[in-house]
Amino acid sequence: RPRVLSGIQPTADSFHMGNYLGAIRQWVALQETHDAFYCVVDLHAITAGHDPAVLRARTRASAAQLLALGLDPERCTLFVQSQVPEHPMLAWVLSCITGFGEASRMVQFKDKSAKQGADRASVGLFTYPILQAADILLYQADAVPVGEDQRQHLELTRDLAGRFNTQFGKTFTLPAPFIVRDTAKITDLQEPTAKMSKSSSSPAGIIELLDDPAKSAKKIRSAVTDTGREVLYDPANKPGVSNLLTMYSVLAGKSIDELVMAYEGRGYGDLKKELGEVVAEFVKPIQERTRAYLDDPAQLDKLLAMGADKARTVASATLATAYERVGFFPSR
Ligand code: AQP
Repeated sequence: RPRVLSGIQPTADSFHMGNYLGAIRQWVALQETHDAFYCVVDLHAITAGHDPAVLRARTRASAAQLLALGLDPERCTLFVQSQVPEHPMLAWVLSCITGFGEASRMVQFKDKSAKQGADRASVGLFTYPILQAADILLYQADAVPVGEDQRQHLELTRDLAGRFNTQFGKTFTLPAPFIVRDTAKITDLQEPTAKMSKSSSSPAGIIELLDDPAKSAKKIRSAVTDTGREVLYDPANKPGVSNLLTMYSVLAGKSIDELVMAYEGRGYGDLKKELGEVVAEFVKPIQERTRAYLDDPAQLDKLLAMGADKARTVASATLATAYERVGFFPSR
């Protein structure tokens, strides 16, 4: 079976629709066809400042949501990144074959550091894509299911893998991005050309999976659309309406054409109201299952510890090979 790996940051109390449609939905499907590794990347989550108790709670809440959304520990390996110390151990080596200029070209770092200010942005935020490369390469992943925003980081991962292989001998598999075009960029409800994001969207711009469905319905009703009336899928000219149609289509299992026909002669109001209902139907059982996992944290931690043990078996073998190739002494 081909291997996949992906991760998600525990940087908010709830995942949002972009995370689900752009990434997690694919994670669930790929369990059936791939040897799948998924992690809650808590090491990445401290790159922009954090509170320890909040981080621990969000790490559990993230794992609970992933399970509630359909990840099955019998069919995939689900773990918390900090429980597998090989990740930062490989990242160090990779950081030594990454050019400073090369890392400086990462758009996500440029955006985030510009917002935070050069003196406040951490070195961890700068080296974040290198740790991400280590996450992927340790598992010899063939593919990485992510949203469009991660494409550049994936390119860097491939470059680093190729460079290491050339310099020290073939060690790493070059991973391919697995990006589902239609849902690769779910946009902000208030700013329909920007991505829906935990860190940069305003609360009104994002649909949170754990939010009260009535509140999400209200946000959808207030979503920014153009001044026309016709419900059409046209991302260039009608980005807001097209974003609503994309979400509706996937959540309700209907094609965009089917929806466009169903809303012919009706306005945006109906579309928004009914999408609110579709979202409510989708999130209600997920919220219940998430609560059930969080009600038994000991059991949840046990599941994650088992996942970390499985992950370490693979990660430690890759790390040992890489360290040996680099010329380090055998580990004791
Ligand atoms: N809007 C989106 N559309 C499609 N996919 C998306 N992803 C994130 N937003 C969208 C994908 O979700 C996965 C987890 O990404 P993350 O943990 O980096 O979460 P985030 O929402 O991107 O949170 P941030 O880091 O708080 O937001 P930014 O980066 O904007 O500052 C990834 O596969 C991602 O592609």
